[in-house]
Amino acid sequence: MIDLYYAPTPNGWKISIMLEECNLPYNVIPVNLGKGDQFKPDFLKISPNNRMPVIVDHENLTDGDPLSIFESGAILMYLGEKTGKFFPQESPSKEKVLEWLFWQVGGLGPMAGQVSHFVNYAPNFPGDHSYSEKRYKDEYDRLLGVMDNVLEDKEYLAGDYSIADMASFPWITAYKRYEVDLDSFSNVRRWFDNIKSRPAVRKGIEVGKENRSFGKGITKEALKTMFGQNSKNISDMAKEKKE
Ligand SMILES: N[C@@H](CCC(=O)N[C@@H](CS)C(=O)NCC(=O)O)C(=O)O
Repeated sequence: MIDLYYAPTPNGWKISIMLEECNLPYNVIPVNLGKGDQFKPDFLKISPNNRMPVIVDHENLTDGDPLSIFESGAILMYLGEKTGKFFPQESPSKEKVLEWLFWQVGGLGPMAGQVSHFVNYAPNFPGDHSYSEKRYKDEYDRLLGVMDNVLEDKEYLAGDYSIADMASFPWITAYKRYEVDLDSFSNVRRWFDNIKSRPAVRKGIEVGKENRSFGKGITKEALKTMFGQNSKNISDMAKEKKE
């Protein structure tokens, strides 16, 4: 059985979608990010970056210890290799999937995350954030344009439906909140609607829905826990969780 340490956010959905697509049994362990579960000592042992998602595969033991993996891209690759699904292993199909997987984890995800930050959360903090907001919105818009060009004559990002599509899809779902007109990227819109219609994807994004608590309604406690993290205060939060 696989344990999935999870919160219902785009990075979490990548993994719940893949587990559903592969029909793998899994056990969800909620990580309440607003309350600081990501700083608990047991969680930091498997996720030193204090971020979810993380999986623990109890079927893959080394000296009796199950394998744990943090970073959504690494988890998707592992699950693809474990099941032989959605991640071709032969060249050049494998490298084509990896191009788009890394494009997502290094580009689309972080940029969309910053757009979300400046649209949803920055207004809670003093200062003029207009330059930063525009910078990330422009970059997200550029990335959507790149995707739109590539999808002009393709159904999926890299050959067949793959972990690259599963990684990218969740970062488009919030397009309305990011104030993006998806219809102006007609190929992305077609790709998005197609993926959204998959039963496993619908199931994956429903996981833990009752625990969704972010966006504009975020609590003061969650704002304090999630934002303004630096090397000093994350070690204070980890100490607090130890006590
Ligand atoms: N590069 C990481 C990013 C994961 C990430 O940013 N997760 C966020 C939620 S979407 C998180 O755990 N945040 C906790 C925090 O900010 O303290 C991945 O792809 O897994």
